[in-house]
Amino acid sequence: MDMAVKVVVVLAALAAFGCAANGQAVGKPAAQPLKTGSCASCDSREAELTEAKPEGQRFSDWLAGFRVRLSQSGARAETIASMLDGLEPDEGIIERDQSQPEFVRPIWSYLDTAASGLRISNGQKAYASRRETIDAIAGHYGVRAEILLAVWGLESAYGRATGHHDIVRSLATLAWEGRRRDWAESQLIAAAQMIDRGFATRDQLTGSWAGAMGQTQFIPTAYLAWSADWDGDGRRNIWTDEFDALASAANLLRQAGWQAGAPVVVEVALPDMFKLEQWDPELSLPVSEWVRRGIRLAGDASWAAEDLIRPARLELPAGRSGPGFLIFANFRVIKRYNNSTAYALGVAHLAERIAGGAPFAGAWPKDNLPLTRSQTLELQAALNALGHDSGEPDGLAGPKTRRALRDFQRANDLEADGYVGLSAYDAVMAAGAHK
Ligand SMILES: [Ca+2]
Repeated sequence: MDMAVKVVVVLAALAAFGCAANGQAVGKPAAQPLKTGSCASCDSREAELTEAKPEGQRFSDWLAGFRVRLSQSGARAETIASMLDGLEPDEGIIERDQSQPEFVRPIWSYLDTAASGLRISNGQKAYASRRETIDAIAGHYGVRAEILLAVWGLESAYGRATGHHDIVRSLATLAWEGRRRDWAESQLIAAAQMIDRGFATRDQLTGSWAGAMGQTQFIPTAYLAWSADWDGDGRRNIWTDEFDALASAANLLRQAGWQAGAPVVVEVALPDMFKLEQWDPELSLPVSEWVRRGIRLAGDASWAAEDLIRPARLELPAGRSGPGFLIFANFRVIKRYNNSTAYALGVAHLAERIAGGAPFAGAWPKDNLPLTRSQTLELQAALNALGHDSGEPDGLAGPKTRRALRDFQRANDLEADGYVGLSAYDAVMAAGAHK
């Protein structure tokens, strides 16, 4: 198979799990300082936190209720005590969970970091020094070795950054906060099972502020479902045994429907005559049909025959003037765990670069920045006023906003790429002003 065709892809799952809580794809957030200055006493601190919680429940009240629920789940008394006795919330986690950054990071900036020169070379070195075992894991699970390396590299910088938060405290704080209570409580119940079943001690339950653990950043339910014991020592040690961690990642991907040998994503070039009027990000066509419509592989590669019959969707993450990608079923496997196009592209691209592949062929439109949150709010209001329903304005450029923007673009003879960037903002604002 042609190298470009196999472009890699990805993986991810792990991360997916690890990142499901915060919607961010990669990396462990650095510790964030607690809010200071406004807290002169414990009482005022509690008042602040209570204000932030719609239901106003005190942590101790949540804890008492959850203690009962954890017991009802079958957790052993000493495990419950080890997890919940003396537990206090972590204010820094609430602050981080509720932060809504004004600026949206451009995907090209994200991808530059995901596949930085250092991360590529560290991945190649990691592979070179462990090739036999990594190839054995990849072969056993049917997942390409470079994909496993890329997940490992993005999740924990190849095991260097696994996070030092007590995940019981993190998850308890998120459960108390309430926005994802069911999710966080289910993770705590799974964490208790990890202890009761002998997989981990209480002290080992460390990881990211959002509850993801170890070198491939598994949340507790993912750990119970997919962790693997590669070396056969009876422990699924995703914290300090890199091969257990890589096998766990591979197992998760395989169980999620990974198609061995199939591409994840390939970069393509759109001819000038290619029109977006009939395009939709959900439109799935065989590669041969995309080819018939004029799409070709970026660079000078050619399609492998077995890939021409595969269904694929056309993704334009930075609009018509940026690189285009055909994405395959494996891309969706990744996004099922972490619904982020940037993350899935990051894993795929890092894997390709570790394997010696080339940088992106297309240029990113670096002057057409994604809109800030407040600009997106304005855009959404203007689209709604123009009769293109973007839903209740929330400052987030989600699928409904992009669809409304495409409607606007079609109605105004513009390239209907739905990219929520500065040029689209200018066009919509100008149309609103003339209305
Ligand atoms: Ca083991």
